[in-house]
Amino acid sequence: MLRVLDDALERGLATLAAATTLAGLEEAHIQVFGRKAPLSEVQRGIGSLPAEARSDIGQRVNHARRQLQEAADGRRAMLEQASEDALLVADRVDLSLPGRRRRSGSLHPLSLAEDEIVDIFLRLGYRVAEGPEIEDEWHNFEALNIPPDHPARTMKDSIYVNIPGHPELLLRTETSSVQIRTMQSQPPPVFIIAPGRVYRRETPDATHLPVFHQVEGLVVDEGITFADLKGTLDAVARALFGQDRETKLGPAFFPFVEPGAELAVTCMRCDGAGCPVCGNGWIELLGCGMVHPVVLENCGYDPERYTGFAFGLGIDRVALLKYRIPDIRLLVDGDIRFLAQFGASR
Ligand code: 2NL
Repeated sequence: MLRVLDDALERGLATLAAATTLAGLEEAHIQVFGRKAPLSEVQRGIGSLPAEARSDIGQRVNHARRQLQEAADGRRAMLEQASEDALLVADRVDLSLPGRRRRSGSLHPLSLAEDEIVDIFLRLGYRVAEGPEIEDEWHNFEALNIPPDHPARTMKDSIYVNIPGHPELLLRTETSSVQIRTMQSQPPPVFIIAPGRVYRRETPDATHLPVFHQVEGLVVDEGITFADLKGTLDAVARALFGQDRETKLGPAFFPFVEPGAELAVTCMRCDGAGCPVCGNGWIELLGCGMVHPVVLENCGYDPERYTGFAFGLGIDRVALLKYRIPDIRLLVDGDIRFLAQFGASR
């Protein structure tokens, strides 16, 4: 029996020492301390020994069990430490490495063009006005002296919204309505621009979209003349396309101005010589005119005391010209290869 016990101790220590993982140690523990382990069998045999031998064998079994328990505990501590060390090595971070650079986005060409136009007017002392994109016919048409039978007011040219009980609501066709609302809410002097999205019933092609962007401008004060219009818009065109550009005004008709005009600027590609971009050297840039007295009156201004000028400029068109974009649809395609070309920094 003593030999069996010595053998159980020796093998048990070897079994525990051979465990190389915590799971392996669990197995070894069962082999050494389980019901079928040699140690347990010796213990069970004690009962059948003569009484005088029991105490001695009992003490030896307990001693062997303690030794094995200590060996198991030591082995467990060692394996736990090893697994902890392995984890730390696996999770090690090299703090001397450079950080991961996050690729920065870039402003949309429309935002770039709008910001540039707005900045020019802010430098001239104008303020930015805003208003709703869903408008009523009075602010979008009536106040602007556009009569009820005007073709622009039909479903063919405008996008009416289908809200039950509100047949007069449509998506604004120009941002003039913002300027009408501004005049209604404050007395002159008015020096504002109204940038924003406008909507028309158009079939998309290289130069048209049903949603596009406009900056309208409005000046109303005592003594404003056509010379103020001419000087202001010439300065704006040069700030936008280069100080060596020239501008010219030609006649045009809009119901909300009298007289109305169109401003053309010498082509930035051929400097006015004539090329495929411009044809005859001139590029039509914007429509403008002296605010019609009826429009002033509609907004509660006295047309005998106040005069003003107004203009409308397409932001999309400015973006196409400035950045040499060949097709307006590129502005809404969302193609990252196109958009990434406008990154200020990469
Ligand atoms: C264009 C050019 C234009 C205006 C817009 C305007 C606004 C008010 C009063 C008078 Cl509140 N006029 N805006 C004036 C002239 C031209 O737009 O090409 N439109 C289709």
